[in-house]
Amino acid sequence: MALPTRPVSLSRRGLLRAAALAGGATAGGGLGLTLGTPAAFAAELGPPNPALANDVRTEFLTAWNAYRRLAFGRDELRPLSGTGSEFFIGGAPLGLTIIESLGTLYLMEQDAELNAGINWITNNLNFNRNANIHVFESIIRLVGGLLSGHHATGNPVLLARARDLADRLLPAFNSPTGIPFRFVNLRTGAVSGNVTPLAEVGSNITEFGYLSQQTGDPKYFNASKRALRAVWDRRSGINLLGTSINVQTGAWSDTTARVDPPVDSFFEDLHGAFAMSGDAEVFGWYRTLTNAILQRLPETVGGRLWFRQVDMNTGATRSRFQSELTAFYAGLLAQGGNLAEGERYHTSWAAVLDRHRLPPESIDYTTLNARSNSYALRPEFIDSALFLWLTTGNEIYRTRAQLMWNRQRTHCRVANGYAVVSNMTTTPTTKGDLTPGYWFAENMKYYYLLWSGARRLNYQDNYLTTEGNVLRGLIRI
Ligand code: DMJ
Repeated sequence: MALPTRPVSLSRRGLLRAAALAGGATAGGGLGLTLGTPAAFAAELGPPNPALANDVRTEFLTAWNAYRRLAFGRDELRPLSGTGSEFFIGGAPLGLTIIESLGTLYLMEQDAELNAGINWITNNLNFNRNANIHVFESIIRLVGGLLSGHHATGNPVLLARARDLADRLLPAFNSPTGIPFRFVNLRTGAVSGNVTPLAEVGSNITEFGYLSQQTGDPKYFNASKRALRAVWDRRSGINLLGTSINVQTGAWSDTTARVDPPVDSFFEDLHGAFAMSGDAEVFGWYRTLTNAILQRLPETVGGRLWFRQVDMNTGATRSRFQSELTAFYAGLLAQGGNLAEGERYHTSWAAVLDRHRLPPESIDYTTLNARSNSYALRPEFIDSALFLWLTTGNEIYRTRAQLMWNRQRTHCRVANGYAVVSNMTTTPTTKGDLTPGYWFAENMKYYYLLWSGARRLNYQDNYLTTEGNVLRGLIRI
């Protein structure tokens, strides 16, 4: 397979070219904004809101300063107990929150804090551990965060650390099928976990593509693409994929087709391979699989669009729920050329906010009732709002984001920043003792980009990974 060359120049995460490849038009929607100069594009997007942007930055810094004071170098902040904890390896901090914050600190122009983070990475980050690590989580969070920091600053240490980790993870891809094992020992390369969900199979090609571009070594991108091809080759007769697959035999172990986790970001990266590296073959796979999803999974309830869980071979319904994480799909549909469906799906999630204080972790979409009353500070509704706004320029998406921002401030704020909510129905909400790393990487970056008009981002041509790490479009000023 070829080494991906310089990323092709794309607008709005590949939307325009994707739509062209899809047949020249979005399904019933048109493309929204026109393609012009960056200034014209910004004007079409509407003016920044400096007061809201300042508010977001202040709140981000409250949490960041708490992390600096109470848990610097630990993976994640525990804001209620005022301590920290590890996400990956017990007893071995990997500075996850530092790494997840690099891109956000850069966009917010917090250069002293950014440098403090890079100094910690330079002096303390050590992946030579005799411990099993989760391959998927370490690629999207650690490799991706380090690469975003490298894209922002050009600091070679960040690229070297990302490469060191990626090299330790690569043995996971040495399975008979090319589909990665779920865990690998960072020191010995021993692998484990031979049934892998699709999100964990595919959510690596954008990070590994960037790594191949920067190092000149195609092995990272090639490993990712081989895994994607292995899954593509095992699609059903109606072009659907299952949920999880045996990496040794290639047999599906769960034949449920879904957009919900643990599949979700598989489709995001399928599109991302094209948006980052211009890989038209992978984009063809994305289109065929997406067309099948849009044919077989949608269900309209009360005028709202949802996505069922179905049998991958027959299309028969298996269940009718939706995870909050699936809200990302509204933005992906828009970027991939299905704007009308993306807009409809986001409106469905807006209705969830009419019913609940916060988006529940899971809902029964036939009633909008919560299946869980928790809210893990998840970013997916805002992620979609950002990319639908970038695609259409429609203010409705900033209005929805502002509603969510107000809810988050009201129901998740604690003295040391923000906390997950274990029960949103009590007054006040019942908090859990965690600020997830992705809150720093995703929520706060998306809010900030919506209102700041950040001068360090090319709003017209950029790429953000599933974890919100920016791998194209940062401007060095
Ligand atoms: C993030 O870690 C990533 O967006 C991942 O793909 C799934 N969602 C979580 C946050 O909810």
